[in-house]
Amino acid sequence: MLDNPVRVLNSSILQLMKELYTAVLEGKAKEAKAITEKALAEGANPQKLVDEAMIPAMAEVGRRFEANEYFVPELLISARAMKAALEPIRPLLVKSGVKPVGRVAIGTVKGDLHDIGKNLVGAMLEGGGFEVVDLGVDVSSDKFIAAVKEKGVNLVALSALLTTTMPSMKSTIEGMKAQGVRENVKVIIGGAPVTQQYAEEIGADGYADNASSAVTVAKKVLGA
Ligand code: B1M
Repeated sequence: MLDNPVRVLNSSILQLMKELYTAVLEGKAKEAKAITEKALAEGANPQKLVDEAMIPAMAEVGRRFEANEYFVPELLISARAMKAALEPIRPLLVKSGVKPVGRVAIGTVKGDLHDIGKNLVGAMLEGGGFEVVDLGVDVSSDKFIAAVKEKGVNLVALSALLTTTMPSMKSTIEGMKAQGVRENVKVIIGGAPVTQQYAEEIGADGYADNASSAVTVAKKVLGA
């Protein structure tokens, strides 16, 4: 008897997800991208590829780094592999042609160079109907403030991956108050070391622990 085609499809996608996990973990960029394209062509859910293969691979990279099994070069090549794998996924997360829900300036805060999570949040916000102004990494509070003054954004999204750069979130919000623009915008924050408690402490309007919930929180704080 022939195998159930649905089960065959699922097991093939499952196998590709395992291969994608390994390719990101081992920093094989070309392979990671090719596997992602193949999985998508076979009907894999793009969000599942991110949440259940790529992010766990990066978490394992972080664990190995902490255990002194991986060093900065390995972090870099895994990050490059994840970025390559995200290339075919990004357009699928981003909707076009809809009236923007809001205009958001997103960036990784001063002193911090991690951008994979920030890019995912940006893509999900775009997918959620926001117009996104990406300020990049190592963004000073002055640059965020300039975006509020000059680019007409009504939401600022701050990302930090290092405990040492979290205080840049606080100084950005304080800078906004000092320059009289805090009332013009809502501020949401996130990133691995950031918590709801920290968001309350520094007077942010919202906190999200992942890219999907960032969209929900962004809409909530804007009352959209
Ligand atoms: Co770095 N690094 N790193 N690193 N790095 C971490 C963050 C670390 C946890 C590794 C570890 O020790 N286990 C550790 C931080 C410890 C701490 O402070 N708590 C660390 C360190 C120490 C460092 C250096 C200091 C290492 C060194 O040089 N000795 C150095 C600092 C450089 C700097 O920024 N100034 C450094 C450098 C790097 C690389 C440049 C080599 C590379 C980044 C490349 C790049 O981004 N282009 C890198 C990487 C890859 C990592 C790990 C392994 C992976 C990060 C990642 O991309 N994760 C990371 C370990 C880990 O996270 N387990 C680590 C995948 C990504 C999808 O998740 O970014 O968490 P994440 O984003 C999530 C959520 O956090 C959330 O949504 C995203 C999707 O769900 N989110 C938001 C993020 N931003 C949000 C904003 C929101 C809402 C949600 O609203 C606005």
